[in-house]
Amino acid sequence: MIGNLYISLVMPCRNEEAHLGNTIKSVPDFFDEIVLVENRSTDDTYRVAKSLENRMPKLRVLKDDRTHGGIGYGYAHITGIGAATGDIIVCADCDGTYPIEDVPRLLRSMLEQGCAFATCSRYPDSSITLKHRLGVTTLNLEILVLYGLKLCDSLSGMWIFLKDVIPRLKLTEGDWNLSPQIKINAHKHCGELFCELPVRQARGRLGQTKQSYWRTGIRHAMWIACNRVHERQGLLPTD
Ligand SMILES: Nc1nc2c(ncn2[C@@H]2O[C@H](COP(=O)(O)OP(=O)(O)OP(=O)(O)O)[C@@H](O)[C@H]2O)c(=O)[nH]1
Ligand SMILES: [Mg+2]
Repeated sequence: MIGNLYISLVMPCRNEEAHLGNTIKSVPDFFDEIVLVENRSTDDTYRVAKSLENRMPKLRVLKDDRTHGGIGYGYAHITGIGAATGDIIVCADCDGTYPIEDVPRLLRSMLEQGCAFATCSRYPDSSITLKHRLGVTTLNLEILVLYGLKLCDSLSGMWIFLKDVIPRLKLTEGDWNLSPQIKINAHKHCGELFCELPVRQARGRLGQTKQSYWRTGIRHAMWIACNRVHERQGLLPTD
């Protein structure tokens, strides 16, 4: 709990067996619920997660084996967010990179600004590689030009929001494109209730990346443009 608010943590998870136990055990106590959504791991992740679930009442392990182009990151978030029961939902990778221990400060800042959805920006941060910075800056610019939305970190995988906001997010993307979609939709449908908050990248990634940076970057650029065209054509859901 933070104040009188019940806090859920949603984590997508694939092939993270080596560090999953430590990652879950180090989740701060103020999280009342951890919803871990596993998807087609080829290692022992699901078994490790289930055995942790037996010992930790606050952990719920779900399985969602849907993928789009082999990726289930977006489906995992859609399932996890739908299952979460908290007043506040925090989404973050389960690779240790996001500073989930800073949620009380971030939540306070979000609520003081009168916001209901915050995306957490890792930029500027000198520890982030030039390759990542160039990619994110290009996508930030594309989103600014096409949607009028100024972001520092269009690909952040950490968001904090009130449960009431969920119907407005209109999430559909099953792959990595859920990441730009959640920000673009939250901004579009929440307006003034949307904000971006700076965070520091907690630490380097634990375990192996699931990311193919160039492929994903190009797909993001195409999705962001196509989504705007669909919006102009009136093909996207409205409020
Ligand atoms: N459920 C599910 N989770 C996934 C899938 N792919 C990746 N993940 C998880 O989603 C999160 C993000 O994946 P990462 O490999 O960290 O990708 P990234 O954050 O873009 O890149 P790095 O942190 O630099 O490796 C991690 O918690 C992964 O375990 C998937 O297909 N399904
Ligand atoms: Mg990651």
